Amino acid sequence: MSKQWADSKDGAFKRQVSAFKEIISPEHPVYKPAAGRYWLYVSLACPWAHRTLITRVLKGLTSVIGVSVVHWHLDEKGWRLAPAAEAAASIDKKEFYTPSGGITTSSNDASGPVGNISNDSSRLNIDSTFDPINGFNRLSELYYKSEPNYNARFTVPVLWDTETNTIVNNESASIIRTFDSGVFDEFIPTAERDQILKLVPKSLEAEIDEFNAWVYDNVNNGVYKAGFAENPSVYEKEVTNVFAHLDKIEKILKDKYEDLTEEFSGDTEKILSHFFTIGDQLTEADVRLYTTIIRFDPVYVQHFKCNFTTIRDGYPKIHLWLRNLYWNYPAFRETTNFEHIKLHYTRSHTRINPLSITPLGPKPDIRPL
Ligand SMILES: N[C@@H](CCC(=O)N[C@@H](CS)C(=O)NCC(=O)O)C(=O)O
Repeated sequence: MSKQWADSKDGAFKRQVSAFKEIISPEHPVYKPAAGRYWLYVSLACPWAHRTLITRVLKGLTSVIGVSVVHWHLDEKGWRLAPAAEAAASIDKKEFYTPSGGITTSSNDASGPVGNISNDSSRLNIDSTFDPINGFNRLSELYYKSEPNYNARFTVPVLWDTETNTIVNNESASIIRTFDSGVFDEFIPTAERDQILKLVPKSLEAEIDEFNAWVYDNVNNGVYKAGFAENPSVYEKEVTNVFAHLDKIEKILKDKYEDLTEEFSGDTEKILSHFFTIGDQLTEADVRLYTTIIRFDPVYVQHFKCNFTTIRDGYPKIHLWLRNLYWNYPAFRETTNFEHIKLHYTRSHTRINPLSITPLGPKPDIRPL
């Protein structure tokens, strides 16, 4: 099994390739679109899983696909869920069909004390939810039920088929494309259906793909390559690379902001409603970049040592873009949980943070718009 940490030979971190990659569609022999058939298992801490949660909300699929949220603490056996038998009695099924899968902690600012929250904390609907489909306590059980000889890491997100009891897909990039493909549109009430945005419109697809490719390698995964590096020269190379690419994104957004300012004669509301990375509408590129940038100041600056500067102090246009998404788009805000994010990284990566003390700052986790 590949390690969560860097490969010991060259000290560089290599992310494993996902094993399940089926696409739900009317043409697929097994995985046909249906409401209530598929279930999503996520961590609110994980940036890859977070993409799927945001997209599920943006695409109007909260009532079509239910969600279970794993505990923020990742232990040696992987991700876990609350014991189903005890939890089932006290939970309203509707909670699985909310943006955050029923987790109720307020998430706008978790920069208060968390030292008294133990890794074993088992507050239902705060630390985790449970699995009403299989009654499993471990994410690994999904992998073994689907593939008895599975021998890689048990990662979130997992998109599960309740009919065949198999994993459809465990690759976030592919899951969000399926959500955006329109195969579930028929299950969305007609009035809502007309409002739903195409996150990868044909006219922007090539540009989105090109942007995603370098952002993935240098920013989304770049922070992990810096943080999980096991020798100083690998770390120094990777952290420098992360900031070179944040500079590049800042420049893209700065140019965009100037164009929009001219186009809308400085009308801030109009500018912000077009202020996105690609084109002048919200796209998948924004979703994929957001999940890294929202974690940057609270976690990556200190925990992954990505500390040349912070987003709030060093990148005014990225900071504005981030706060616009967070404060003006409920799909982003309602799926962002700073408590899960901070506790997960600082308590689970004991090789990076052996004493598991969670830094209190930055205060606040995100600034007002
Ligand atoms: N390729 C996957 C990567 C997912 C991934 O790396 N998830 C991490 C959490 S951020 C995980 O579940 N790790 C568990 C482990 O390594 O034990 C995707 O994008 O869906």
